[in-house]
Order: sequence, then structure tokens, then C-alpha cells
Amino acid sequence: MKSFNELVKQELNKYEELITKKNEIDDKYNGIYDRYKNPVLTREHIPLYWRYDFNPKTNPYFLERLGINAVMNSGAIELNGKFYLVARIEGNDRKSFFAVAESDNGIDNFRFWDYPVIIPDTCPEETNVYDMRITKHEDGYIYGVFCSESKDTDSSDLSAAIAQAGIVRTKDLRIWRRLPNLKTKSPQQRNVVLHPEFVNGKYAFYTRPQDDFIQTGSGGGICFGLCDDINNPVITTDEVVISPRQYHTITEIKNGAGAVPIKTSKGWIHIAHGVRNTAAGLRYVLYVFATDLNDPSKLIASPSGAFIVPLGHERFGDVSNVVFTNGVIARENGDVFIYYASSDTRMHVAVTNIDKLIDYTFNTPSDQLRSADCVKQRCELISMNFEYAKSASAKIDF
Ligand code: M1P
Repeated sequence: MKSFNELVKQELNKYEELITKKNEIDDKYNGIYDRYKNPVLTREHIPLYWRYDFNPKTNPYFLERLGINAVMNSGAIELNGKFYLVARIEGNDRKSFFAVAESDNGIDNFRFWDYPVIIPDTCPEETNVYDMRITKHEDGYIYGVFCSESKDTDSSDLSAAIAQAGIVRTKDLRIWRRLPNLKTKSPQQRNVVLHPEFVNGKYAFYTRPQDDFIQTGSGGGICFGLCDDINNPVITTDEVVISPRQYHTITEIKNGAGAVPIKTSKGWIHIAHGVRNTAAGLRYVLYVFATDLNDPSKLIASPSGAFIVPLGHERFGDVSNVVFTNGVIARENGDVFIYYASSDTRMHVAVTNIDKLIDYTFNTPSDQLRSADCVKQRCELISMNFEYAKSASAKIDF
């Protein structure tokens, strides 16, 4: 049997090996982005001193005392050339909290800071917090907007809950001040994102009104609304739908804003999630749309179908068949790092650049909504390729 010290050494070595492992591009090609082979964060990336008591007197068998179940849905930001993920960590007790992980290159070697994020505990009824979107706002603050979940005490159903948008702000990701939760006309809100610029001099939010904790009900999709005062955050305008749910598409059951939209020369590019139902349960995929630079409530491009779907091992986990994003880093040099969780279990990265993302967003044909029209659309592409292959300049043999 290994001694206490041997076990400690063994686990610390395993941890260091994992954290310092190099990541590599996966060979799955679509031209749009490169997926990386290894997850960037998993529950094994959580420091051992968050999980074990290292004192042999109080923990003679070196047992894990406070285990971690999953590391997922992470907000993302670049500060002073470093990449930061504000990850959702879920303990074995099912409660989520936030923690900052830092990397020099955004694709591997993410290391958590010593302590999790301490959010001021201002809502006694709040049971769980998760899925923080990080917005570097033009007012000079970094905002975190997250889901604040409480028990629905008016319901006789033990599991009934209420989701609201909690708001915090910081300058350095270390000291966070809590603002009141966002007020909207909807009884529940999840997947709320703060737009990085003022719109008509106001703070602008992407919302996802929902009638119930899980079902969006009458909620028509991803909405947009304005707020006069971030210290008293109330959506004073109507929440207008900018990316609707639609029958027989990837957003049929629900959708939700993902990362903070990316400002490009052609418009704001949004990477969101869409949900459909299947015999095996809900399937979450990522999709893209764009809104007008001057009026971010106006949809200007809607490439057809899914942008990222769960593949291979990504399909399995705590909530299988799910990919979810709430963090993207678009760098000054044009590189775009898309952080996404798979199956509510672990975090991955896919990397592209702004030119490819613009090309994808504005030149991918839109969903024709009916099989007959979709096959027509595909046949046009095939005929075009056959024509091109016959031309003198092409050297392609299909
Ligand atoms: O389990 C999948 C996702 O479900 C929720 O997303 P939505 O509100 O769109 O259904 C979120 O709770 C998210 O955390 C989770 O990953």
C-alpha cells in the first residue's frame, strides 16, 4: 500500500502532467474553424488543494473531501495578452460557482487561480449561480451576467425553480461588486448577455424570456432590450425578438444568446445555442447570426443550421448531446477563440479568424425551411461544382 506522501506525490505529478500537456489541432476539417483535441478544462484541472485535505492527521487515507463533478460553461476575456476563462464549476453537491483559469495561449495550460471567485452574497433566496457571460463594456467596467437560481416557493413541485439574471462587475476579475438582478417583464430569464457598447446612450441586453424554469413557453427566442441605469437594471423597452425559434430548425424548442457578440466590419456576429427535441432528449448545438452594427436589434444574416455540434466523446457526459458556449475571445490580430462546453461536463476550444467567420456568417446560405427547397439549394451547389470542374482553370476530378 502506498504511503500518504507517495499518494500526494503521485496525484500532484498527475495534475502537473495534465496542466502542462500541449494541445493539438484535431484533423476534422470544415475550413470554418479548427477544433482542438484535448478539452481545455475538466474536473481534473481543479487544483488538488480545493478537493483534498493535505494534512495526514485529519485525512490519513488521503481521501477526496470536496469533489468536483464538472467544469463547463465559461465566460471568456483577454486581458493584457492573457486568456481568462471564468468557468462554471459544479461540485459533487450540485452547486455551481465561478473560478478564473488563466493561460498564455488560450489553447492549453489553463491553470486556476488559488481561490474561486467570491460573489457578494446579497440574495438569501439564491441557491445556485452559473453560466457567466463576461462583457468588457465601453463604460470601463468588466461585467459578469449570470443565472441566479432560486426555489419557486409558490409551487408545490419540490424541483420548481426561478431563473433570473444576476449582475456583477469588476476591473480585475478579483474583486467583484454585485448589482441588483436584472428586471424584465418576463417571469424568468436565462442566457442574458450584456452588449459591450451603449446603444442610444443606454445599456443593451440580449435576453431570453421564459415562462418556466426549463420551457420557454411563449418566449419567442433571443430578444434585445435597453436599460437606462445599470445600477438599477430594468429593461424599459419592449424585448424584441432578434433570433426567433422556428419550427423544424435547430431552434425549435428554444435558443439562447451565447458569447458576447463580436464587432466586425460587417455587423455584430453572435454565436448562440439552439435546442431541438429528439427521442433521446434535447439536443443543444451552436449556431451563428449577425445583427446590424448601428442597430444590434436588426437581424442581417442567418447562416443555415448548426455551427458546432457535439461530436465523438463530446456527445457524452452529465447532460449528453449538448454543446454550449458563453465565451469567445476575438483578438486584435483577427484570431477568434470559441470556448464551448460539451455535455455539461468539460470545456473545449475551437479557433478561427475574423475573415473566415465573416465569410461563414454572410455567405453560408440560409435555411430554406422545407426539404424540397433544401434539396434544390444543394443541387445548385452540386451543378455549380460540376460546371466549374469542366472549366479549363479547374484541375479537379470528382
Ligand atoms: O443542459 C444544457 C444547458 O441547459 C440550460 O440552457 P437553456 O436555458 O437554454 O436550456 C442551461 O442551464 C445551461 O447551463 C446548460 O448547459
